[in-house]
Amino acid sequence: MSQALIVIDLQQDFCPGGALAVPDGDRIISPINALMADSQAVVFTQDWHPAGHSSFATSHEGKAPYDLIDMPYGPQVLWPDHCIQGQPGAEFHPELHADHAEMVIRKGYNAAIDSYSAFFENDHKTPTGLEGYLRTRGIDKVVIVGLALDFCVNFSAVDAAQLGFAVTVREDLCRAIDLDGSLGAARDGMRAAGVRLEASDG
Ligand code: VGL
Ligand code: ZN
Repeated sequence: MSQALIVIDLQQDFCPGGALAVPDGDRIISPINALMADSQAVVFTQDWHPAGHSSFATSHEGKAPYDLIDMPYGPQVLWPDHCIQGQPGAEFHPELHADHAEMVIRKGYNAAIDSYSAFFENDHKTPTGLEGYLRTRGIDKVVIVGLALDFCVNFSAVDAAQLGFAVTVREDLCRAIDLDGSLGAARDGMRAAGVRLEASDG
């Protein structure tokens, strides 16, 4: 089996001090650097929103971060402004060895729709192109690490499994936001989709 390591959204805004900081998000960077050194195909995702993106609470009158709204494609959590294109918060964390990435998938650049998954926007239809990239490289297994376990890692892992890839999520190399039980729901959903959840190597 040919395998890819997918590193999800290890950006400044998701690390301590950032606009949408995931607790201990920076603690996983050094072991991920070590894992990348041992992996062939390394793919990064980068959350990459235009200013005024529809997933930002500031784009909706009277709404606050973490409120839930209905969008044409389904329910959407509203977030603090984060990962705005070209701004420091959207950059990869400086300790991450970003030179290992052979492919960087940017997502969330359409103002009207959020994109948690590395494979599809949140309408579950509009592809990012990652599926084609992996298939044309002959990859049939993916290992997923990064931020946040209950949002972008979760959506990416479930989509990858549904597309027919063998999927492992290294939970020890992820951290969660955990909003209203989102972590438990994400674990259940990943398991139901056939994702293998691993706490460490092997
Ligand atoms: C993410 C919320 C909003 C993530 C991205 O990377 O999990 N979460 N944008
Ligand atoms: Zn985002």
